Amino acid sequence: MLAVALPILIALSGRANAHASHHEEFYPGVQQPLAMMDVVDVATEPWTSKYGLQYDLGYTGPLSFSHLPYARCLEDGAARFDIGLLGMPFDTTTSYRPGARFGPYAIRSGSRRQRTASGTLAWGTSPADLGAGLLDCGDVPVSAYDNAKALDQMEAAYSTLLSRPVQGGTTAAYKPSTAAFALDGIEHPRIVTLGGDHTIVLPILRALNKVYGPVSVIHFDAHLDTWPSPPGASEQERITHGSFFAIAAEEGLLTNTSIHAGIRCKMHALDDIEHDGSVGFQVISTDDIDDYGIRKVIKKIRERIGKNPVYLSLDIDVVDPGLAPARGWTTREVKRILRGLAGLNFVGADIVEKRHSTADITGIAAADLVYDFLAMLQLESPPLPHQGPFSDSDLAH
Ligand SMILES: [Mn+2]
Repeated sequence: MLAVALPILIALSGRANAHASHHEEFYPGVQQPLAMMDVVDVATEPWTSKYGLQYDLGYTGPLSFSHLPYARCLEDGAARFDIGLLGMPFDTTTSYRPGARFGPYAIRSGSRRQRTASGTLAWGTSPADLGAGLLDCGDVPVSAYDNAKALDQMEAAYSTLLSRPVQGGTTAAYKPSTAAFALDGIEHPRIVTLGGDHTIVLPILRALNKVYGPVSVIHFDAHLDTWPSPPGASEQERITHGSFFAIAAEEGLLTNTSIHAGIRCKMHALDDIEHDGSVGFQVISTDDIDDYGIRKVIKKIRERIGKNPVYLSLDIDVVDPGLAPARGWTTREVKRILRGLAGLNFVGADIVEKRHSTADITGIAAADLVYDFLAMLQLESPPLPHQGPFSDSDLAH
């Protein structure tokens, strides 16, 4: 059974060519869709006249993050966005359990039930209401066989999107801030990257460095990821998901004002922390949230970063895997800290190290955190707590 050729309006010749090559690749021998003369007036047809748009339900439609529009931005010069989502399906510098190459797919799948136009009581708004043009830019087709090439591909892709003109919908707070920090003095889009193992941050920091110079990092993770390379490691072996921040510091990509949040790993030796400090990080441990509380955790991160341009990187293992046995932060705690960081001068963000999980729980949690990124990247300051039946005096401890 051959599908009826769909009438598709092809407005730009560049897009038409890209479309033609995809069509030949994926539908060999099937006749191309025809052009304008075949477009019918759907307004009079039974479906549209009665029910309107053919919208996607939570469990239907092609897979993009939260049903956002999807474009292969790397090849589509007409794509416009202020905040683009970009998948980096790379996991070949992983020391233990691989599989994070399926992260972008799993996070998009986990996002189907949520929409960026839907608000929450916690944010008091929705990412779509805040004005930035949001677009799912697809995935970087990363080599799974050559790590040096893969790192270069990720840097080239990130640089490409970072240099695209913005759509122009960002708020007054962010228009001047990303422009003020950019070496060329113009506003650049911000990219939310869906990993991928944590090494993807090295090519991202290399690309950011060309636009902004060195940046601070807020790093949510169970692990330091600043470990020095073992003796005898080859140049390529030195770059892993546990060492990439040390390499980034060697390359001058970091300011000396970064901070970890949620560290709970076992150290090779306790002087790992000294080395970590030399890479430019302070440490907030998992237990600090119990000893000092969420508000102090937020305050310390904000004090450390100040007005620096800052990149946020979140390893999903900062969240307790099912609350046992590893005693990490709950998703709710991470979400509260993210809300408290709104208004910092973010130049980009990622979520990494999402692997296979039972019943998709990690993908759903990661998608929920990405929704928070999209609001956090746009607001000038943290939202006030939901008040409901409570009064200000109820907030005092
Ligand atoms: Mn990590």
